[in-house]
Amino acid sequence: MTRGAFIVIEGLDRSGKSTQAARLLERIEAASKSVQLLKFPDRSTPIGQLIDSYLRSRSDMDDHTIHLLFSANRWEISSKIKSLLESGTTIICDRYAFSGIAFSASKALIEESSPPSSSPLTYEWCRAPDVSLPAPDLTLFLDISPEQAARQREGYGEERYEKLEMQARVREVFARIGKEIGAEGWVTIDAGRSREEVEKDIWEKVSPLVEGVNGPVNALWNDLL
Ligand code: Z5A
Ligand code: MG
Repeated sequence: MTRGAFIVIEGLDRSGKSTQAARLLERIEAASKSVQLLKFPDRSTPIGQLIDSYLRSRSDMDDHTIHLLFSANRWEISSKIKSLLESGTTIICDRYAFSGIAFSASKALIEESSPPSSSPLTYEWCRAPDVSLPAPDLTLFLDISPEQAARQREGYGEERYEKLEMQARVREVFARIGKEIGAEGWVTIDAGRSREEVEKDIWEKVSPLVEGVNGPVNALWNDLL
């Protein structure tokens, strides 16, 4: 039995994730396949509204608390993800659990405002709440240097984490995650090129999955349980 493919687009801020997610959606729809675009954080839910207020610096929160809210925001949509995939719908997801780890694990080392904590957000601590979420079949990591993103992309620097030092650290944590996931499930795309060049590379990787995937929806990092 085939099911829909779970495709995640990750990357640094302003690397073009939402642009490419929208183009991919159009392509899959044009092929007359059932497809749905999701985005995390999903700012439309009550949890998402707390996250939105935090990201716009309208409220402050303990680092652990906001990390767990980002994860809860995925869990509240996880059964919908699973049932869509099982019903044969392809899912394109703009950011997922990998952003959760990359941003939280980085900020503990960067934020000057936080006093040294007796319970720092380690990589393992950050990963734990997302263990067992539906696992992507493919993650496309849009890679761009933070300097290029800041120079060339509109809107950079408007939200809390969009600072060069933070973004450089985030990029390192993403590299670690990619290495651990392995080449089969994690593909790095050079996002510093034109929209069309990036789109072409993405389609090359995604098109074989659009016909469907065999086997059950996997659980993320279940080997850690
Ligand atoms: N976060 C977290 O901490 N923990 C979590 O668990 C999750 C997220 C899920 C908000 O995310 C923050 O939440 C984020 C991580 C943290 N950190 N920050 N800040 P968000 O996804 O809501 O952020 P966003 O507002 O959508 O921005 P973005 O995702 O960083 O942007 P993007 O989607 O990668 O880029 P874009 O909107 O497609 O493009 C940006 C601009 O560049 C736009 O003007 C485009 O027209 C232009 N663009 C796009 N592609 C190109 C190319 N190829 N060439 C030239 N110009 C281009
Ligand atoms: Mg975006």
